[in-house]
Amino acid sequence: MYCESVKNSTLASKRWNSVLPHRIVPVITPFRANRPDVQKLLHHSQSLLNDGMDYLFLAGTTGLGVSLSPDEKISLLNGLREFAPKLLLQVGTLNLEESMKLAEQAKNSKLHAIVSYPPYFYPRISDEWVVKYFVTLSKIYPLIVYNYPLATGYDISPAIIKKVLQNGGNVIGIKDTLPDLAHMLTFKYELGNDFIVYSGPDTIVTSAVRSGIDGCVAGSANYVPELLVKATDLQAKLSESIAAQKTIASLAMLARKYGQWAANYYLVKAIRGYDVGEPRAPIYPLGQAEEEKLAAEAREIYPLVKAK
Ligand code: FW2
Repeated sequence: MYCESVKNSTLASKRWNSVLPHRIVPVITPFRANRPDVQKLLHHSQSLLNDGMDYLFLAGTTGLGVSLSPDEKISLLNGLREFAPKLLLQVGTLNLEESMKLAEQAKNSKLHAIVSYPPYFYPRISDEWVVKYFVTLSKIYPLIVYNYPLATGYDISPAIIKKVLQNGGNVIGIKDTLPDLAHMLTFKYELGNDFIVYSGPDTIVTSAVRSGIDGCVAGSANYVPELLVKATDLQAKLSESIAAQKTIASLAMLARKYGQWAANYYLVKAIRGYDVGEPRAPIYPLGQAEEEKLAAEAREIYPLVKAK
């Protein structure tokens, strides 16, 4: 099973008609005066595509998507219209009608696919309701389920995905944000090799793709896309991929120390040398002193960091 997965993952994917593994960046949403700055988003997105990213994931966790209004999400889509076939949009909300409208919008804009959290926040909802939710959205447009139990309070299992498929849903894959490779592989084993599985955590991308996982959606791709490419390059020497993975993990841990969702903005500035605005409260911007300390610590870990 292991060898078969590795072999297949080096081939062109039938379903996606592109070479695996996929590197997907959950692109941060730049804010200025508390409003999304679409020009900055466009510049950042183009730069990440130039540096090896295959797809851009909009309004995800790193993009502070849960804090965006439906109109703001649509403004991001419209601003990146030229990249439509490379776009994924997180449509899951606690208002199904709103999510359905976003899915329709994704369909009309001919995006690559939609992505959705399960209905989050409500504890102990029944599997049946989660299944209904995913069936409804995936009947509108092909869906990648976004599993992030720490954030949503709900862990999606292969059994749930099977039920969605049995009920006519069109779930084409899962993005699994659990630091647990065995959990990711279970989806491959139970749903077959054509079911796409992406690794969420930044810290295990090399192990994931070398085990037959189809790619990664990694927040650190916002500031070190070149390392994500190296860490997931199946043709690279394993020692080089492991070295890249180690640097990614160190930077991701550093981000966590400063508050990951805000730190991402400042790491882009420190490492890539351009401004991507600031986060939106309640993800608060860092102060000047903190920003400088973060940049100095990042430089220690990754000496290629451009001096400002
Ligand atoms: C998102 C992601 C990536 C995250 C991971 C967090 O929406 O931000 O799961 O990079 O470290 O999909």
